[in-house]
Amino acid sequence: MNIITFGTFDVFHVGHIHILERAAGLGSKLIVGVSSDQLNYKKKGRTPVYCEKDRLKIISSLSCVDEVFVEESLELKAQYIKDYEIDILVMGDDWEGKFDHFSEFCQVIYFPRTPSISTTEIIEVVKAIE
Ligand code: C2G
Repeated sequence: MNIITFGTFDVFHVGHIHILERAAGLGSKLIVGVSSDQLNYKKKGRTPVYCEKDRLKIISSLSCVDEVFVEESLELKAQYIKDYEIDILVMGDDWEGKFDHFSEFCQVIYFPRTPSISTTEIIEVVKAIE
């Protein structure tokens, strides 16, 4: 079974590892689409703290991840799902319902987000340190 998930994974934290490990547990191969810096700017209106190259390096170093690629556009998901012969698409439940239309190509599963941690909060905490 091939599993795919997508994300920016900026300022890598335990919430990211939880979803990646849970996704990997569903099949034999986990493929991760890491948002390009440009796509992240479009989605969130800011440049990631860690650049695309470093975010890819971090994700590809994880033992639960088999393959990574740069997600260049949100509109290409159907193509990635077909190209990588994906059986299951996994996302956190902040995306609940948003990817249901891909169920014509593969199973779509949303896992609950890890509570009380996010890249945005970490940035705020670090900024507040004097
Ligand atoms: N996540 C989580 N728990 C957290 C924080 C994040 O489970 N506390 C999950 C998110 O739900 C997502 C993944 O970790 O499935 C990556 O999170 P982000 O880097 O914030 O991903 P995002 O920028 O939302 O990109 O095409 C979809 C996008 O590329 C998703």
